Amino acid sequence: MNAPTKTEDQFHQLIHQNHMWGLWEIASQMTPHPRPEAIAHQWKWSLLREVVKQSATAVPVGDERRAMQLFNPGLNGQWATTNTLIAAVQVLLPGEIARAHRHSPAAIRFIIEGGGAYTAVEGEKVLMYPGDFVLTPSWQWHDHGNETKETIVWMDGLDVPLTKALNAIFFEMGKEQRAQETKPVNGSKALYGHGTLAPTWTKMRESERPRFSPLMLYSWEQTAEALHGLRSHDGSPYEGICLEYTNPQTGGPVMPTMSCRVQMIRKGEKLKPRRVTGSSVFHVVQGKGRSVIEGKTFDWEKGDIIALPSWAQHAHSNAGSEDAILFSISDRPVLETLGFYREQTE
Ligand code: GTQ
Ligand code: FE2
Repeated sequence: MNAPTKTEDQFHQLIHQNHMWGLWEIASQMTPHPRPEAIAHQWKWSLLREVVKQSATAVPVGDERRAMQLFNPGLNGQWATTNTLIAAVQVLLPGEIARAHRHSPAAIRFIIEGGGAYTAVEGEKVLMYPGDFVLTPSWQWHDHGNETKETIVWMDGLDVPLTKALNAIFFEMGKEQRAQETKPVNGSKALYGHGTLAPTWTKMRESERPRFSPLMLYSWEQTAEALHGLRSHDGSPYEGICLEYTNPQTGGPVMPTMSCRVQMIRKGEKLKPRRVTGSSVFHVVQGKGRSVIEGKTFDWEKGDIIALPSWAQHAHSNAGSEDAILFSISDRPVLETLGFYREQTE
């Protein structure tokens, strides 16, 4: 290009000073494909375990939870594990209570270790054991309590960065430490946890139904049985035996902003590479394996947490002698709803 003329320079000054930019100056932001600032990153359990251990004495559960938020190294200190999702590791010691509150971001829990503590969701105590998957949908009151003798550790997943980007964060602290118990313990599982058998007397018109699953607890027992029952199937060449946790009333994702999945990558299985729009966070439930993400190798084992940005090419494999199981959350329902979902294979 020729050197800018004086009038051209003056023109740029004029528009910049008045909060305008020429499209010709910023057009490189219209990239041929997504170029996330978030990077693929792994938090190893060997590290998380040490952090969990030290957190018990280093910090109390005050008005805020003892939850270590996993910040993506590419996102400059933002409260975000990917552009849309935050993952955290939360620790609750025997006798502790994490005060009731509610917020517009939706949350999920996946229990890592310790059992019998509860999350009370909108008046229903949900008992948590390893491998259980628990919902705290948008704007539902929730407190956590540990009346057992063992420490409980779980992974949190929330759509906080997405909610922030939409300027839709609301938060309210409970007046009481614990919300009123108004429903039977594990009541949503009794009502909605039987797959194809649904109660007729609680059935709502579609227009009155909440946007989230009525089932708050997806037990590990059922998850493991489903995975193992399908072990001899071909499964997906990209995901192996991969199951989505669904809303029993719709068959859709558990919440409008997050899809949650569990997948078995069988011993000796080598899955094919793929990219998809939307970001995810993976947690290793069982076994060992390897993910190659944009050419970088991540060897993982039980307890690890891995951030996968949008459009990053990824391939999972398991060269070990034990089946591996991954739990994951993603923002896929948002991309699908808005018409932005795409995938690309070799
Ligand atoms: O347990 O309610 O990791 O509100 C972040 C925000 C956990 C929770 C987090 C939360 C919670
Ligand atoms: Fe919360």
